[in-house]
Formats: sequence, C-alpha cells, structure tokens
Amino acid sequence: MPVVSTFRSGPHRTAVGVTAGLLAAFAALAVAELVAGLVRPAAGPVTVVGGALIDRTPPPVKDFAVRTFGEDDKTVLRLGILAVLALFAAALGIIALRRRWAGPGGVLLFGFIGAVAAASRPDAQGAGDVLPSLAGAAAGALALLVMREQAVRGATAQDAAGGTDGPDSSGEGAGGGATGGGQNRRGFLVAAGVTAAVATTGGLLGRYVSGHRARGAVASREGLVLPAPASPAPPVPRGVSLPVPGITPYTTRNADFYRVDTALVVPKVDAGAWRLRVRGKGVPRLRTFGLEDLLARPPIERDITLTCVSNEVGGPYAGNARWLGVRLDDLLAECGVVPPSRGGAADQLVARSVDGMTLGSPVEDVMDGRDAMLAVGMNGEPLPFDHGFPVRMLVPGLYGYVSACKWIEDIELTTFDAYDPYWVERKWARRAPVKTQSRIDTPKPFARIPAGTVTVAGVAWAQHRGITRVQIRVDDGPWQDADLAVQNTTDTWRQWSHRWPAAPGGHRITVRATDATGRVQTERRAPTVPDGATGRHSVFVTVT
Ligand SMILES: Nc1nc2c(c(=O)[nH]1)N[C@H]1C(S)=C(S)[C@@H](COP(=O)(O)O)O[C@H]1N2
Ligand SMILES: [Mo]
Repeated sequence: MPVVSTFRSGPHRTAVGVTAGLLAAFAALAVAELVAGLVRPAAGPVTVVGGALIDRTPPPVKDFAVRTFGEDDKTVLRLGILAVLALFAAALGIIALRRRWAGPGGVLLFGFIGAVAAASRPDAQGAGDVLPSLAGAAAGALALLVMREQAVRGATAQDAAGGTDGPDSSGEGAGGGATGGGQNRRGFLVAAGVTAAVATTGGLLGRYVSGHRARGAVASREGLVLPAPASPAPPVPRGVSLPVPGITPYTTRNADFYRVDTALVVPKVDAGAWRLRVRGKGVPRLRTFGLEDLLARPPIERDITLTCVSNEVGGPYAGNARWLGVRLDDLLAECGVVPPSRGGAADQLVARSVDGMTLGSPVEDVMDGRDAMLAVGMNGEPLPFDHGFPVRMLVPGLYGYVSACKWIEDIELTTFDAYDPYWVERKWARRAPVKTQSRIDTPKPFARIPAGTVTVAGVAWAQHRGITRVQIRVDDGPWQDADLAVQNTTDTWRQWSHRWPAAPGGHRITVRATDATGRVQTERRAPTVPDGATGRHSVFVTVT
C-alpha cells in the first residue's frame, strides 16, 4: 500500500484529482455567476449553454422534454448541464495531476464553449455576454493549477529523493517514501479550502448582486397601479362554471397558469425603464411608447383563453384569464399601419422580447377587429414576471408562439416572405390558428369508479370561433350530447359535463367538440409539430 499521505496513485490520488476538478468547476461557475450578476444575469454560463441547447433542440425532443418534465423541463436541463460539467470536471482534475497544463487547458476550453454559446444566443449584446464564461474559466483554471501544484509538490520531492519512477510512470508520482508527503497533503488541503471559500463567497455575492438588480423591477411591479378599464369585460355570465368536482376552473388563477417559454432566467424588466418600439413597413417613423404612454390609452379588459401549440391532445397547456390592456389595432393604426386587405405593405407583425424571442402574427388577424391587445394586467394584478411583466401581446384565436410575446419590447412590421421568427426557423408553421380541442378533466385516466351515475366533464376550446357542441362516446357506442356551460365569449373555452350511467367493466370514454363554423373536431391524429396536435381525447376507466 502506498503511504496514505502522498497522492502518488490509487484511490487516494483519484480522490484528490476529483476534488480538485470539482472545486475548480465550482469556482469557475461561482465567479462566472458573479460577473454575470454584475454585467448581465442572463449571461451566466449554465444559462447560455442551456439556452443554446434549447435553441438547437429538434421539435420532437423539445416536445418529449415538455411532455416528460412539464414545467420542470428547465430545472432538469440545468441539472443535466451541471451533471455533465461535474463529470468532465472530475476527469480534468485527475488528468491535471498527470499533466500540468491539461487540466487548466480543459477548463479554458469549457469557458470558450460557454462564451461561444453566449455569443450565439438571439439576445446576445456583445462583450458582456462572453465575459462571465471567460472570467469563470480563468478563475477555474487558476484554481485547478494551484491545487494541482500543491498536490504534486511533495510527490515530486520524493522523485528527487527516490530517483526512480514507480509503476505509475505516466505522471509525477513516484517512490514510496513519505518525504514531503505530509506537507503536500497540507498544501493541497489549504489550496482546496481557499478555493472552496472563495467560490462560496463569490457565489453568494453573485446571488446578492442578481437579486439587487431585480429589486428595481420587483418594486416597479409592486408600485404599478392598474387603471380601471374604459371597456370592461362583460360580466361573466352565471353558468359558465359547472359545479363538478375535478373540472378545470373557468378562470385559471395566475399561480396555476401554464408557463411555456425558452427563458432559463425569467427576465425582470423595470417598468419605469420599459420601452416599446414600433417600426418597419408602413410605419413612416419609428415610434416609442413607455408604460405611461400605454396606460394613457383607453384600457380594455377581456377574458381570453391562451393555448400552446405544444399541447398534446388532453394536455395541460391551456389557461383562461381576464386580461387588461390596450387595443393593438388602434395603436398600430395610429402608427400608420394598414392591414394587407386594405393595401398595407406588411402582412407579418414580428414581436421581439427583451430576451431575444421573436414571434410572428398575421397583421390581418391583429387588425381585423378582434381583441388583440398589449396586456399589462392578468386577473386583476400586474402581469406576473413569469407571464411577461410589464407588457405582453395577446391575439385571441392564435397559438401562443405566433402571438403571445411576453416581455415585449419591439414590434416590427414586415412580411412573411422576408422574415422567419424563432419557432418558424425551427420547423413550426408560419401561421397557426388554434385548433378545435376538447379535454376530459374527470374522471381521470385509469380511475376506478363505482357503478352508477358518473359525471364526465371537462373543457373545450376553439378560440375566436366558439364551441357550439360537445359530445361523448362510451366504447363504440353512439355520440351523445354533453351539457354545455354558458358561453362567455367565443375567445374563451367552455366547460361541459355529461351524466353517464356507468355499468361495471372497463370503458373508454371519448370526447369531441364542434365549433361555431359547424366543423367537428377531427379524429385524425396529428403531432404538435408543425401547427398543433389533432385527434380526440379519451380516458380508460374501470367501473366496479
Ligand atoms: N418572450 C417570450 N414570449 C413567449 C414565449 C417565449 O418563449 N418567450 N413563448 C410563447 C409560447 S410558445 C406560449 S404558448 C406563450 C405562453 O404564455 P404563458 O407562459 O404566459 O402561458 O407565450 C409565448 N410568448
Ligand atoms: Mo406555446
């Protein structure tokens, strides 16, 4: 057995390498996050690498991730990146003991990857983006070099004393004596301890700085007093909500509203500093609006159901809220925009967010009189940060990815020929009106329920067309009309329920909806890519 106090070879040496590698990586990340906190919180290496991965994820993989991890997908991605990083860091630490420059060189290579990822993000702004990764890598490389020198110093001293290489001739380790061993262990432990302490301090400081930066935005949200609507939403009729346990509530609470976006760090925009630019084809001169300017316009309040194109049949990515905002058609008209049907040059409105996301909507839809809006309020409070504070766009009847830009800061009038926004570049359709869908909320799939009368219930949506009929089929039986809740507006979903005399056995319940154009929801199954899933939701239950 080698003397324990040297790091010559074996499990002990491996442990030293792994420790050095992990600590160096920790120092690199901590310093990077600190620098990111100072220059740009969204430019932290894990964030930019995660973002770059999201940018390059093929739609089926993205859909798999959304399906499997739901709204935890970003946490899973972050943890995945950290796990991969830890593996490489451990390996680099081991290699560093053998080859002086290999470890630090490897760390710098990772820093370079982070910098490239940062520069390739759609919201990259320049030097500030690459700085965190480069500074972190420099710190990590230095830490690894120092720890490595300390770890091998004693062993090298033994080389001089012993004269010959041991079986472990690939590296610095040699000889069996303990000369300098105690010293090198102490030296390494000190270096490791200092690295850990510096990294922890840097990390905490980084958190503090980022938090401090966000404080202005948080205060601006808390201080925002929403104006009273000049055009209030019509009172929600009694009877939009059916008294069925387990049914999706008519109005989705903000905390329960689904969230789908690519932001690994939720943008925290200070409402006071927020500006919206409107520019492009048909806009004679660039116009800029602050939040004050927006709120000086007559606010409208509307109930609108938002759905995501990535929602599988029966999936959860739909929500209904009461939004407060200003009419987008009026604002565009005031800027000089004319819809294509009246000779306007631009047929695509590209909305851009502070995090570089781009979403393209048909100008015709936005200006055809529907309640397209720039929203500032959601269910009676300022937009939550997750949902786009201070301002987001909404266009009833269109999927979120072609209309619902959160953290919006720029509107460009252009053509569908001239520009493909983010998701269109990634194989999703240019135009994507919401498809008619219905969902069974209760009973749940594979529920075991006692025989007798069972209430089957759920929601159906076909925004901007409206739902006129929902039908239920049990096994291969006839389609039977469900009872519809009262329709509020055609821009929102509609609850339905059906009392089913359930006989013992296994049964499959299927639902289908008909929209106000008379079209029945298709049974043809289509995947979410490129313009929204089709097919009918069904659940299998066992009646006992
Ligand atoms: N800035 C930005 N806005 C965005 C997105 C995004 O990734 N970034 N995702 C869009 C998509 S795909 C949908 S479905 C809706 C979801 O809005 P929600 O998260 O408030 O439910 O936001 C849209 N707006
Ligand atoms: Mo979406």
